[in-house]
Amino acid sequence: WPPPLWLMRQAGRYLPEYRTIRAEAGDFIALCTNPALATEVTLQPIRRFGMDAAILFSDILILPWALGWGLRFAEGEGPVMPQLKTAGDLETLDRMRMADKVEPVMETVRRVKAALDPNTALIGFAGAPFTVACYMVEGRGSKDFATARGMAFSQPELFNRLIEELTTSTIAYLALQIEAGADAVMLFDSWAGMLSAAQFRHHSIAPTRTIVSALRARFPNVPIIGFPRMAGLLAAEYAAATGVQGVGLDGGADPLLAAGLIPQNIAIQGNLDPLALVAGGKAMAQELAPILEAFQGRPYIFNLGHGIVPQTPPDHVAELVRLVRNG
Ligand code: 1CP
Repeated sequence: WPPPLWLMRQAGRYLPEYRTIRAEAGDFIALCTNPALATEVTLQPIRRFGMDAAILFSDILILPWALGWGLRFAEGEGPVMPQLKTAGDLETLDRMRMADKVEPVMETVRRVKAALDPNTALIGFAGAPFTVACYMVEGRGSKDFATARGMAFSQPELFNRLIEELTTSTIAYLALQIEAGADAVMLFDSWAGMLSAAQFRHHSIAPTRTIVSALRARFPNVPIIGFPRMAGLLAAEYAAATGVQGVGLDGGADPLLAAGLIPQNIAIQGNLDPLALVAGGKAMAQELAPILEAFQGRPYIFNLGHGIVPQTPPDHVAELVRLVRNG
């Protein structure tokens, strides 16, 4: 104690130095696949705030993009891609070319690793299969991903095959990141919380367990953090059943309850509401105290419950780092 600290989306639009590089790169995918610029934005928050870990600057949708699934980031409306509708669409995914297409991302991993102080960890990541499938079936972001969740019920064979395909590709993609120098990896299952308990076990826990066991066999010392966002009570089952070394909690999880339910040997990561960080001051300090108290005395990594939002004042991030470290 104090716990190690990093923040989801710690690189991003709330930083003026990020906006400068983003404008220089033009397109978001161009930024993710430009090792010099992606290395720079990965390091920006570390220089400014000294977090204990850097997270690779990339996106969960870079994997489907590397599998040949069309993707563009439309100005002001987020990711847009074709909608996966048939078994024929699945057949177009090109696993053989994936490694070549993500080579610039691996070069970023190598450069960041070489630039970081040895005491600062580098976290690689991927989207969990269900969350990536949500975007591929829906074709864009959504409030409820009704098309994707609907397909899981109405065309289970097709949806299962998509999840299997993404599970295999995610293992390969994360293995490349680890070989390039990632010290730990994180699986973002941002939309898993929308699933029923049975579907959550099938589409979130089971593929995550497959990914974790494959990576553990090859890289026994690389910790894996799973983030089943908004999983509620199922976060504890996810933590125990997937084999992850750490579990991320969203802002809605009660710290005390979670500390009681999640096995003591699994690290908890979280879970300050990013809007408390926007507010800063007393509101932030009040929200922070019970989180730190609940997780003291167990493996714990401080983080937010979800990503930093663009309107966050950078001064509040500095204040948060100070509060977590010095009380
Ligand atoms: O114009 C821009 O600057 C693009 C904004 C942006 C950024 C900064 C996007 C588009 N992605 C990212 C980076 C990013 N995405 C990181 C980098 C490392 C860091 O945390 O600092 C990471 C880990 C992600 C992961 C990600 N992308 C998730 C999982 C986490 C979460 O937020 O739940 C998801 C769901 C995405 C999809 C995505 N990419 C970008 C946007 C705007 C979205 C959300 C789309 C939507 O559903 O509306």
